[in-house]
Amino acid sequence: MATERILIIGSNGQIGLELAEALRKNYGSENVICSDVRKIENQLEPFETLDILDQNNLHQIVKKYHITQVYLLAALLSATAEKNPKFAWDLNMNGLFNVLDMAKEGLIKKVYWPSSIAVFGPTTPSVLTPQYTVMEPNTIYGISKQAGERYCEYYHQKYGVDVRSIRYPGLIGWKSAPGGGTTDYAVHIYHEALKQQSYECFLSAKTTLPMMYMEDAIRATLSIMEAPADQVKIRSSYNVAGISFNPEEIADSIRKHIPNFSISYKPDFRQTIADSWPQSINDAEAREHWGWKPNYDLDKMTQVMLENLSSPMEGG
Ligand code: NAD
Ligand code: AKB
Repeated sequence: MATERILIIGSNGQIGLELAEALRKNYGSENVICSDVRKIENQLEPFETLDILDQNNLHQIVKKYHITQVYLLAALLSATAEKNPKFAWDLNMNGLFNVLDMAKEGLIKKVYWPSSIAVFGPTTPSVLTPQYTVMEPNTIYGISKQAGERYCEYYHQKYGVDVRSIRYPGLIGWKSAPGGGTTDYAVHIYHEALKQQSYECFLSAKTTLPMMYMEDAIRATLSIMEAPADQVKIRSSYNVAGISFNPEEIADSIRKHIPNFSISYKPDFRQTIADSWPQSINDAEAREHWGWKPNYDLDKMTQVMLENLSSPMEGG
């Protein structure tokens, strides 16, 4: 089998840090090139500083390392995007075009680009939202993800680009910090529970959203990328489900370990975003086509989050 040479764009974010670790295990550290607009402490190497909007630099890096696969993670997430909608559109769309166009020219063999449950909107059926349904997103983030999905499918059908995608729910992990989304509360709550046994939530008590433990998300990502091409029948993006819960329920789960934990609610602009998204996802197609199945439920995730965040190495 020819060696894969992988470029992660946006490698220093919440997903990138964990994905890089997993890809390095599977493909060898020297074959996984990390890149981001910002360098971090203990930066994984090889690393290249790259602004995804700089097409020339992207070309140079792809050539320099003989890249075969690109994981494009650089984007503005839902909450940050609402504060700067023009830039969010520019980054989320033109970043994707720069990568898809290189694949179209045959310079990259395979592309991974994540979509989100944000592609759904207030008119979408919100319980067990199916793969194919009404999609009228009303956030700039969701609009860019939906347009991105359409472009992925178009590049696949029209130019044969091997692009694969998952509509991630809100992702929760202990190894990295979330980067400006509406679901970020479900990571912050564990940190605050350990630090001060209380948390003020920016969503209301009953706001149920689809979520997923990061280990499941990384496994889903590697599964779809490693699946034979004919099993990846959907080239826009796949629904994948993990866990659905609301702030009250995650607080109850935390109380099984920290009985005096208290939560209060002060909804802000992110409440409107959350209210436009589904409560739960039907992922029948991902299960059938490439064998997707989540491993973590809420209590299992809470246990792992609290154990790891309270270890002296992590420091909560
Ligand atoms: P993040 O914000 O944590 O990380 C994004 C990374 O991209 C950051 O390290 C940032 O420095 C980098 N970046 C920003 N602008 C860049 C540019 N111009 N060029 C290169 N790098 C740049 O985001 P994340 O949570 O890791 O999300 C990654 C992808 O997954 C995004 O497309 C996001 O929409 C999608 N997604 C994430 C979640 C989630 O819950 N984390 C859910 C659904 C979809
Ligand atoms: C966000 O809240 O913006 C992300 C997402 C669900 O896409 N976590």
